[in-house]
Amino acid sequence: MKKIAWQNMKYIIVLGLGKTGVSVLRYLQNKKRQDKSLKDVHIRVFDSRKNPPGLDEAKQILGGAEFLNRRWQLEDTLAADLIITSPGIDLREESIVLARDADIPVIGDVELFAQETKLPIIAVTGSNGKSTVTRMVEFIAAQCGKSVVAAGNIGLPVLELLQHKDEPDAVMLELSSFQLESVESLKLKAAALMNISADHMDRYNSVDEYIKAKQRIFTNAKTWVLNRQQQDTWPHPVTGKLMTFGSDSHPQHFGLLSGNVDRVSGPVAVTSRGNVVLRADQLQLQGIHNLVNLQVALALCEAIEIDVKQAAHAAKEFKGLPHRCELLSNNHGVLWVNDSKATNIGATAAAVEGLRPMVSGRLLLIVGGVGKGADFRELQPTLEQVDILLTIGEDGPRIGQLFSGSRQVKNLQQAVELASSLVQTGDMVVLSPACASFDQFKNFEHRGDSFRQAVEAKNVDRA
Ligand code: UMA
Ligand code: ADP
Repeated sequence: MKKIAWQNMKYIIVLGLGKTGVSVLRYLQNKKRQDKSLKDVHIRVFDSRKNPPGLDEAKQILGGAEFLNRRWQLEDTLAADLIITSPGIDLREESIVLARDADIPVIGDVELFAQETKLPIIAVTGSNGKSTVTRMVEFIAAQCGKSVVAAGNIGLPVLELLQHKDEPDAVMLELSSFQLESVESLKLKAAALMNISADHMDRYNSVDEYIKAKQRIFTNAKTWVLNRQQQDTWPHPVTGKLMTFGSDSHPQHFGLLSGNVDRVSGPVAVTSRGNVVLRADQLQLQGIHNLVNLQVALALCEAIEIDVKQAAHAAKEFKGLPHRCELLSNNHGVLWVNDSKATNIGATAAAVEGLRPMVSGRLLLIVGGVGKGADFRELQPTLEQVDILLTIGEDGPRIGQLFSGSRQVKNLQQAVELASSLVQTGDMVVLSPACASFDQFKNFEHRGDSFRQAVEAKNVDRA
């Protein structure tokens, strides 16, 4: 992406309000204040939603802009000098494709940020584990005396970082494939691609296209942090400094040592260049996937000059995030786990694999919601580790048909009620839906909170 030619700007359109749109307007307002030549630039904001989130705030920030509550048309995009899009907007739309063909710059908030900032940045993308790694890095850095601000898909739009008066030591970005689609200028100290599991297939024409969007993270990255178990996700050729991680051991990179604990074989330690930096039981998070997440966090911390051993030591205190394999209760010997953030097959697979060793009895899994075009047959090996399957939501029956004896229930509350009538001491109930939540909930947090409430209510019933 060429640097934006602000001096020639007369008409900018912003597509999408929401968190990103509001941050874009705040940025444009500041830009107008600083650069008098932008005084007369006309800004028009479109949002196709009935009640666009952030509308009132946006009007306060940039009262002079025009706000249109409708879908933008071709004549709107073709008239603009610059089109700024929110990540939720599909760039395959004809009005956007044709504007790009006409050489009108179409840019997202992350590219806009990249063209402005001089801060040291590290970043992570992938289908699963991004938020955990992002918060882990932020936590480790704070423990080690460095101020690192987390932004991007994690919730704080990147442009808001430009409003901060105190500059942090570094920025940790969580980037989605949507956000990466228009990124070219983002200079990174290190970038990590965690993994790929088919996701957002309603937004991409193929898995390959989805991977290509994610790989854009490496465009200007010094160190490339890549997954040894998924070499098909690596860009070719690898032109940055390579640092890998994985669930196996490695003498020169990050890795996992396995061994026998109580006669069960499993991971015993996280290593860096063959040296143990943390025992597996010293991390408070469950599952092999979290030991892998720690390796990625360590690789990113290293790129901002945090000593690996010190970082690993700091990670011991990290408690994890809600809605990610979160242990809600242990009631009458039954464990209830909220993994509402598992919105694709890969996440649910990792959760079941990671949690299974903790269960002495049966594992009851609750899945379903909006499948986003996923091929659920890929969930089959995971379902083989499950004893009872309850399904909810729009695509619940599509998963249910892969499991003999599965039961579709109306909603999460009914699922909890049915689950509690089926389980006994030693069993575990896991909500790890492999689907998005928006058929029945506002978002995954709402789904997780509803699960928690239903579980708490049931626990009170039994007490
Ligand atoms: N939308 C419309 N019409 C419009 C504009 C948007 O229908 O005119 C819809 C989109 O299709 C989408 C929804 O509105 O379904 C929200 O999209 P948005 O682009 O307005 O979202 P923001 O509020 O700006 O939040 C975005 C990210 N959302 C998406 O990518 C969908 C947030 O990631 C991110 O935290 C925030 O910017 C700050 O950077 C959320 C997310 O769901 C957590 N991300 C996806 C994921 O993790 O799987 C990629
Ligand atoms: P993201 O931000 O990429 O959605 P999160 O850290 O929020 O990732 O975790 C989402 C879900 O993905 C978790 O609930 C867990 O089930 C699963 N998960 C976490 N880390 C990994 C990993 N490294 N590999 C596969 N699945 C993972």
